[in-house]
Amino acid sequence: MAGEPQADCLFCKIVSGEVPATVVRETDTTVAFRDINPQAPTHVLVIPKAHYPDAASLAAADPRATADVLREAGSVAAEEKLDETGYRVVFNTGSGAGQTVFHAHAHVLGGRGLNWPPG
Ligand code: DGP
Repeated sequence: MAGEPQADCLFCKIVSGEVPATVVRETDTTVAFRDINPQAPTHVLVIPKAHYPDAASLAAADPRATADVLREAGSVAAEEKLDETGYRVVFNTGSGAGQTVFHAHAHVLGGRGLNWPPG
């Protein structure tokens, strides 16, 4: 069923605690944890606890959880003191755009200059 945990999903296993992660924030609907391969001094992933393969399917099915993910991204940025220098929130969508884990997630990146357009 849509949103249910998937046995073969890495991020569902982080939600359940089966796979450890450095969690920085947690709410009823979201978990935020440090990326294992950081691309910036701050690189945190914010995920919905419910399983959807990407941000678009999350938004279509659960607008509230989508808003929760975005609010939590802002809270991470504030806690990491990124809101003065600026930061980026990225949803890679599809393998051609670099998505490797097919459980919706926002990357929160900051702590260094960020080029535009991204690569
Ligand atoms: P993406 O490429 O947009 O699907 O981002 C997936 C991110 O997940 C990537 O930046 C690396 C991160 N990642 C992959 N495996 C793990 C893990 O086991 N733990 C943590 N904390 N992050 C992971």
